[in-house]
Amino acid sequence: MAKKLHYFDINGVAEGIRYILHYGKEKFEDVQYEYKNWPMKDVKDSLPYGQLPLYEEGNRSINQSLAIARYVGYLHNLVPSDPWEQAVLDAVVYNIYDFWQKVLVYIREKDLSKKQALKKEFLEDTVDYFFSRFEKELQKNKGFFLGKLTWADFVFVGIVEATNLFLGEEIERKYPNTVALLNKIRSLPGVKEYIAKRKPYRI
Ligand SMILES: N[C@@H](CCC(=O)N[C@@H](CS)C(=O)NCC(=O)O)C(=O)O
Repeated sequence: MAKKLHYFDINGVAEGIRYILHYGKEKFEDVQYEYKNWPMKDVKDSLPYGQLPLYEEGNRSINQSLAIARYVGYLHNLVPSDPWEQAVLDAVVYNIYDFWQKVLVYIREKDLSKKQALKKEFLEDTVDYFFSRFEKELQKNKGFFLGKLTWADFVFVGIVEATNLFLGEEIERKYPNTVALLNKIRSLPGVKEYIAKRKPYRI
């Protein structure tokens, strides 16, 4: 059954999914649309909610990056069977996406002076608000969000990298457990080889 992941030619909310697929040694087509040429009307009109990512398997497809990440994570033993643990991880990824919403506010701002002010506030307050909390969770869970490798760890690393791309920063610098998790995911079999071949992302 042909598998395809449609997204832009950047990391964004799809890199965590790409990492899971590569970790799982999945054969899939990584369909990438030029971010700078978006919207491509024919593609946008063909999408169920007009947005990317979209994941296809044969003749069925799903949108929503978290639903896709959770599904492909399930295929590769990255989703726990215990309902409480599943809920804990859902909370983790929603917390990560609450952080990402703040990044989106910065990305969408067109006024340059407002954008600068948003960046300052983001780097001085928002990052620490979220990452001091993420650090605590990683610290008490053996360096992961649930004591072992799960799909949420991949989502987290993808969002940190996407944030860095859009802000031109390395937001993880002051957070040792985050740095360690980034290194762990980037060194996983499958992911490591993918990163070595991947072209650098630019916006
Ligand atoms: N909640 C959705 C959000 C999807 C989304 O915002 N996609 C953006 C890129 S990250 C997009 O397609 N933007 C182009 C557009 O809206 O035309 C998800 O997580 O998949």
